[in-house]
Amino acid sequence: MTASIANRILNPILPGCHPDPSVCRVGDWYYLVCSTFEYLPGLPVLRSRDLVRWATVGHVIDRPGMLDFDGIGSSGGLYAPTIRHGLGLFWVACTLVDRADPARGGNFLVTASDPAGPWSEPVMLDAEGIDPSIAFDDDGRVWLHGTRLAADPAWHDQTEVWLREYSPAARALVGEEHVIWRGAVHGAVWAEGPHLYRIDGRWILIAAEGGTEFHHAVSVARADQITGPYVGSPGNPVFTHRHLGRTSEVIGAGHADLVQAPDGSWHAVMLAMRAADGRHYPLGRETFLCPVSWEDGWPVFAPGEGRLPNAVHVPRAVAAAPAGSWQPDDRVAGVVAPSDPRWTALRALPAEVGVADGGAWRMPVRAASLHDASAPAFLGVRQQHADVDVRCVLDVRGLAVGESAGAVLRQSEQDHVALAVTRTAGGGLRLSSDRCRGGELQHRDLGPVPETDEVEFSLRGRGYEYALGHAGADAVAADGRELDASSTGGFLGLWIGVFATSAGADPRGEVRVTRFEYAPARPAPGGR
Ligand code: 6LW
Repeated sequence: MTASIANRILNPILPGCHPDPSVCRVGDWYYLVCSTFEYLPGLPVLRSRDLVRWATVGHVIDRPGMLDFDGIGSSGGLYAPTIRHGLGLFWVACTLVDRADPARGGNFLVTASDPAGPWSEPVMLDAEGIDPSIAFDDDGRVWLHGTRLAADPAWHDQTEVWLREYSPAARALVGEEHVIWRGAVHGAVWAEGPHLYRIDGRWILIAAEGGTEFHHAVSVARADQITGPYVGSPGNPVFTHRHLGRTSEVIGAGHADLVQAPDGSWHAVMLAMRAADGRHYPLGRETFLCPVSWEDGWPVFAPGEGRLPNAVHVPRAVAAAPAGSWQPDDRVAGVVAPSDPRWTALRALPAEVGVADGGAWRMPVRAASLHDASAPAFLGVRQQHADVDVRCVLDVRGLAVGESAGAVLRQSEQDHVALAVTRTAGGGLRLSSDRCRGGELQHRDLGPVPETDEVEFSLRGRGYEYALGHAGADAVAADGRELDASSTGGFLGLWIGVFATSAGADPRGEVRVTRFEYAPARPAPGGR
């Protein structure tokens, strides 16, 4: 730790796919949640005392059966949660989305007395749309609000922000509904991610608009009554990176949530993407911190600067980021043990897909493949660094004939690149690659590999260039520009994982993931 960085936090504060961040403070602690889509456990709860060092203390959706994810395609699932504290409880509101079936899922609310959990069973809300948020009035009333497509839109993809009281006793929305906001800028799509705050006797509404991509922006409005009328800031949109053009390496800034530090200073978390070419962002939408001040009753984001700073000074930081990393979290380099909270599985919990066995995962083969919107035998972690080396060792002795196991760089069912070994009828192993782009699968047999108990796979990422390898040699290349959300139409960053499949046949075998190492390749200049 050096004195010069002791009270500064480097952006992004949560690198890799951590979109739609929401934050609240209770006493000396900040709590943050973000979207996790089809990955489980869902909605990590991170805790910090100083906004600098964050630790995952739990997940909101962490028990089997809390929600039904089966068949929900990639970039569906858990969208944009909000975390708040009120009436002596922690509250999270969120939406389970099935992009193929709008009748499924919906907005829900959970509560917990300890943010580490357990969280309550979800209370489904009778409200359409996405991005629900929670506000507590001085009189103890609870108000929910969220975004949905406008009933009578003046332009394509115009949305409206609804507001309704929530009765904790009835566990339901009650009373009249109010439509309080329809976007700040004429023609701007998707006014979303609304959050209401009671500040200095007024209600402040923050909402994103312009879509979560390049034209993303933050707008603000205020009212004397929570039900409105809301008057937009004359400065709207009050924050965006879109005017910086494609030469900006950080694009798509928006979806902000405000928090006040104990010393009275204000901060916002929001999502943005690091795109070296101004367009593609394989790491996905990441969480950034932005200083906020107030002028004439309106928030000013990144005052005097107007863009997300590389480093944010925060009050009373207690420790520096680990050397060589801009993630304020020590868990970034080295072996990812089964107990590590970074592990995720698809539409099932890691503990449903694998069994922690000492330092290894024992993972029974499943019939589902990586191309199915179900729960394959897959365990993976977010790619959090543009330059990264991952090494995984699979003990394949338990693999039955016809079954495959390997490593994958994943955006979705439709878009991923995998390298695997398959047990042949003769008992040997053959190496093959699967490239899936837009749902089109290209399978390539790469020939036999020497019979061995343990197979080593590697993944190297250097900016947009990736290589998956076997036994120390590159075997298949991948282009991060083809796999990222801007090319594939998803909402996610890339994941790196291991998998095992019997490709539809009755599964009989298992693999052991004896080692999974994740290492940022090098500290980038300037700490980014
Ligand atoms: C999120 C919404 C959005 O709910 O993307 O485009 C959704 N904007 O705010 C998923 O992150």
